[in-house]
Amino acid sequence: MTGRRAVAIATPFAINSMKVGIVGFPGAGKTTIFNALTGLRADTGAGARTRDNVGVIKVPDARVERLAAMHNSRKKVYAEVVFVDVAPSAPGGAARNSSKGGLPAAVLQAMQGCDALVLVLRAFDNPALAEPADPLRELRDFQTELILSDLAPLENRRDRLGKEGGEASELALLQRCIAHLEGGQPLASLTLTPRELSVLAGFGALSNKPVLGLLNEDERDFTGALPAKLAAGTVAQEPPLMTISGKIEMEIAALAPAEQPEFLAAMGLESSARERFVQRAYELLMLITFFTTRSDESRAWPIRRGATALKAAGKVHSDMERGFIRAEVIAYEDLIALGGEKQAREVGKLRLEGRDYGVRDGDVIAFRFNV
Ligand SMILES: Nc1nc2c(ncn2[C@@H]2O[C@H](COP(=O)(O)OP(=O)(O)OP(=O)(O)O)[C@@H](O)[C@H]2O)c(=O)[nH]1
Ligand SMILES: [Mg+2]
Repeated sequence: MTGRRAVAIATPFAINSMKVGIVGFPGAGKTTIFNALTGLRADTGAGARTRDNVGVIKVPDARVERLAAMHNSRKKVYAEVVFVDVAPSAPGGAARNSSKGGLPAAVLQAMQGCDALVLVLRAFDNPALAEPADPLRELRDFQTELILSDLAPLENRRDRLGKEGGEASELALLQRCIAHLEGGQPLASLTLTPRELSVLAGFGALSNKPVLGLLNEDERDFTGALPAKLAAGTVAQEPPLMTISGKIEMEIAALAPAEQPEFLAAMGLESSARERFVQRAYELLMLITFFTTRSDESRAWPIRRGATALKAAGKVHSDMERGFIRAEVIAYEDLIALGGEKQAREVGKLRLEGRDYGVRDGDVIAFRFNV
């Protein structure tokens, strides 16, 4: 089981999980947010913590419940998100202000293993810290950190290629990336071909990872609206932003599930941060969900938007990809409205699709294959 998990982490989207790193400057509320999202109770507050916290959540999806009920599935399997609360640093190693010290190597390395990053920005006054909240500065500093950390390996490679000679196309790519980074722009804002992206992946680039900024606000100020200063687009490449009050959300997550709706209502919140967060993370990673459903299990599969039926088959089983014949597809809404596969087939709502069919969110798929 541990082997399987390790593979999932090293290869994004290999199975049902994605790995999201919770990062940010010391005291921003990373561990508080981690607890809010996972329902775990890791220690918060200042301390020389040097180990990462890791937690897994199942992505809530009512469609899995409905499909399982319809087919009397014995098992329900949800998509998963693995959260890593990246430890700030070895004691004394981290500079409070990024631009002076840089992020420690261990933090950079942990981020390289993530499919996406959640950047926690402190928007509350932390009594343990002298500086007042300045989330905009933190956002800028963090972006600078990623840009600087990407520059070094690319420059080294360029210099070596320049001396030893090498492929002209790689040199051109490096020069383009370096110029972009030197202009203060993250690689995420550069248009690259899949081939170029795979070359860059070899350098462990960080500034092209999808980032979701979480503004961690004081519960007394919490409105859910973004501060004008951040909303105005004053940063080179502004990530999508979401506001959260880490402290309240941590309390909600610690409650029994049955008690949560009442607490949410009392706070004037419609849904918990976890639900909103998972939706945003899905959008950010350009993921959609397709389903497989039978009597043994009903299962949600996250897949990149635009993926083909063949690719989807490969997620479920490599044999299905190798011996792919066709996909039998029903839209979830149709299946529920009509009450079953048989009825859907009768009214022509079950479609036979080939390997190049572009999977849509909510597709319920049975793969026909032959090996
Ligand atoms: N008022 C308020 N306090 C918060 C909020 N989020 C976190 N805190 C407090 O801020 C302090 C730091 O929170 P942590 O979650 O430990 O921050 P961290 O980023 O994990 O800190 P390090 O791991 O030390 O870098 C704790 O005392 C939290 O209780 C919030 O939304 N509102
Ligand atoms: Mg912490």
